[in-house]
This record gives sequence, C-alpha cells and structure tokens, in this order.
Amino acid sequence: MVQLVDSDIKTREVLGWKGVHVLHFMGSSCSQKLRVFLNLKNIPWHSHPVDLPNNENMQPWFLGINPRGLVPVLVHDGAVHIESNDIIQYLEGRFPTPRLIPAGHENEVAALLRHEDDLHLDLRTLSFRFVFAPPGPPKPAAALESYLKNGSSTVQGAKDNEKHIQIEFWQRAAKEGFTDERARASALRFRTEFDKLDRTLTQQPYLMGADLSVLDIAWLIYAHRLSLAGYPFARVHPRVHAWAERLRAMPEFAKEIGQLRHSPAQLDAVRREQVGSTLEAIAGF
Ligand SMILES: N[C@@H](CCC(=O)N[C@@H](CS)C(=O)NCC(=O)O)C(=O)O
Repeated sequence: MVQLVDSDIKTREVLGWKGVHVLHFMGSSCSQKLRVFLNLKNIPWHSHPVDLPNNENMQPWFLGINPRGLVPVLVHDGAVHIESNDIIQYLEGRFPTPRLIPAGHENEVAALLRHEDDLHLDLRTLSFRFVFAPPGPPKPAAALESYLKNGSSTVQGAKDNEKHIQIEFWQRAAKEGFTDERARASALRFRTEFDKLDRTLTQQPYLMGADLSVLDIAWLIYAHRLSLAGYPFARVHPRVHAWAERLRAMPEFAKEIGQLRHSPAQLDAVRREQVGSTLEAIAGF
C-alpha cells in the first residue's frame, strides 16, 4: 500500500479532510477505474477534479499532495494514498462489501494488478496517438519545469524516481511524437494480454471466475480506451468484446467510461485524420 508519510506531503490542508476524498480527472483511465470501484461499493466520496489537460497536476498545490503528480489520489480521514491499484486494495479492506477481491486471493490479485499497471504507459502512448492526438507537444516545457521542481519528490520518505520516468516520457513525446514503432510495440503488448484474457473467458464469465472483481474493472477500463483508439476487439478477441459489452452496459461502468476528455465530434475528427494510419494498420492486426 502506498500511504504517504508526513514528510512527503507539502499541501498540509488535506491532513484535515474527513471522510473519503478523491482527486481525479474525468477522462483519466486510472480515475475511471477507481470511480467504477467506488460506484460498485456504493461508497460516498467527495470529488476534487484535477485538470490534467491544463497540467494542474504539475502545479505546486497538487504536487504537495502527490509528489508523483498523478491522479487518482485518495485522502481518507487525512491519510493520503496514491497509486490507483493500491487505493483500491486499501478501500477493499475498509469497505469489504460487496467483495471485489475474492477471499484468499489477495496476493494473486495484487500481482495481477501490478502487471496491469506495468502497461499504463503503453495505454498512454496509444491514447495520445489514436484518441487525443494533440497537434503539438502534449506537455509544455514550462509545465514540466514546474513538475520537476515542486513537491517533496519523496514517497514514504525515500527519494522517488517515478516523476523522472514521467518527465522522460513527456520529453520524448515532445521530441519524437508517438511514433509508429512505439505504437506498434504497445499494441502488441496488449494483444498478448488480451489473447490470454480471451482464453480465460472461454471458461468463465469474469476474469477471476464466477463473480465480478477488481480485475474486470481494471481490464475493462483498458479495453474501453483501446476500443476508442480503434483496437479491433470484436474481430481479434471476440470473448473479450462480449465481456466488455456486458460490463459497459452496467450503470456503474457506463457512467464513468462515458466521461471523456474529448467530445464525440472531436473523436470523430481525430479518426477521420487517421486514414491509412489507424491502430489496426500500424499494429498489423
Ligand atoms: N500507476 C499510477 C498511474 C497514474 C497515472 O499515470 N495517471 C494519469 C492519468 S490516467 C495521470 O495522472 N497523468 C498525468 C498527466 O496526464 O499529466 C496509478 O495507477 O495511479
């Protein structure tokens, strides 16, 4: 669990917040995952939107809460938790019903969620290339400078490298864009994972068996974003497609995945510009 310690936190006002508070962005995949979880658990929470497209997460106030500069963040009775999967596992312990991590499978689920998180930058690459498609550098140099110099830069009291990984990602994107080569590599990594999930779903209705779990939430969020990017689920992974359609129809999911950074008209315009260079064409699917 990644609960921050006192010296990590510079924005001291959050220490006085009572109840469940979530700092998040409507169109962020990790925030959507947490909000679906909160919906399914029926946990009341206070919303603190963070404007990612305008780089509010790189401002001193937010970095004083999460030194990594990422959403979502949970503040529960003044304790600050970061990392969406850790937040979810923490809340599962605090709000045990309905159960979304099968009893006795906590360690297995933790490992599977870590594996899911490892693909996060691949999701971001495909999102920026095929869904958001910004015309210039996705993050201005001034925002990255503020990102670098603000916040404690420590997590649980130790120097933390995550911010540097993030800055490197954005600087490389500014220099090279989201290239065909990187997009192809990211798409292929997902294909390997979804092939496995497709096989799992031949035997059972949900990824962990007979019941819905946090794994379904996490992978549905990825699958949904990738489908917006043009990933051909119905053809390549038909069982994943059918499973995704079932989950998307549940109100707890529908409400969150419908919240996008772009309007449907903007998404259509991005798609029209991709003739010949769609995800399908570039990945060779
Ligand atoms: N491992 C982190 C990843 C969090 C993350 O990368 N969040 C994205 C939104 S999905 C973010 O804050 N991006 C910052 C930005 O776009 O500037 C988690 O699971 O919480």
